[in-house]
Amino acid sequence: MRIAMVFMVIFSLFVSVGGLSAEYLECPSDADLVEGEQVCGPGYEDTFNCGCGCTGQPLFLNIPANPGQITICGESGTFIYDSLQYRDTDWYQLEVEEAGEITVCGIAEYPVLFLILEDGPAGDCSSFEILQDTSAAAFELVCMTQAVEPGIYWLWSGPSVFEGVLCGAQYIMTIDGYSATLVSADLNCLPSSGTVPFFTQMTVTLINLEPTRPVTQIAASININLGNGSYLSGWRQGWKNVLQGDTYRLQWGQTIPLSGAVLGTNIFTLIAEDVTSSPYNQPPYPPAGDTDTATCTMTGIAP
Ligand SMILES: [Ca+2]
Ligand SMILES: [Ca+2]
Repeated sequence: MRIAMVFMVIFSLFVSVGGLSAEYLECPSDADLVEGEQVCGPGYEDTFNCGCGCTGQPLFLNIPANPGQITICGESGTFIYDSLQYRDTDWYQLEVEEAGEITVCGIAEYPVLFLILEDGPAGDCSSFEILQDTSAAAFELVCMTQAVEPGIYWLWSGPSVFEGVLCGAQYIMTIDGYSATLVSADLNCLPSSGTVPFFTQMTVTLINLEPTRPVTQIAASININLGNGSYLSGWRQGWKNVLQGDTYRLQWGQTIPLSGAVLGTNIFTLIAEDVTSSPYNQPPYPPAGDTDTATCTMTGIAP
């Protein structure tokens, strides 16, 4: 989070024109998402990311999960509609797959309000809950950390005031902790017990769940906690390029030897790690580093 704050400070720049100074925000060139809503103005009707404030069907901008930090740049402002003062509100949707903590930081060129909302059981705008809200003065960085469970969450961004914010004013948000399952691992041993020596079939399964990369490189290694209490690290190791949405399966026959070391409970632990290299670990793709583990337990019985 400290890194996010340092970057935020850099985004805020001063410009001096004709002796007058003004501070403004600059969207970082490697931002993950640039909002893309049209600049508001008199009579503006938001049919872009008005969320639960839409007059018709709710509209959200979906944020793809990412194990690293996600940076979003957007614009807002206040305007007159039907002789009343309105503000441009922006709603983003997060589809959380893993329980954890999400940290949202934000800064704007105007007095701003950020909300974290949770979708209700109805799955629409009829039952959402505001989990956190924080407002800030112009150019003040604020952060919120929220525990999340798998489900739908919304981030809301807009001016905290209804007038005086020039349309096209910038804000920047970062999200940390919104990670997705990119690789999935499974390990099977059949049969899972026998009188030594015996023969078992082991199956390693690696699945590439990352939805945008053409290929994900997955490294796998198996460690063993042997029945006699000793530990064997990196018993088997390797890596594989797995295409988008594909499953890689490796199966082999394994002899469990006539040895005192394997009597009792042996636990085989498979560790799979996304080790995808450039360019598929660079934006717009997520960084590498996601891991998954799986175990199989095998019991050796003395003859
Ligand atoms: Ca907007
Ligand atoms: Ca909007």
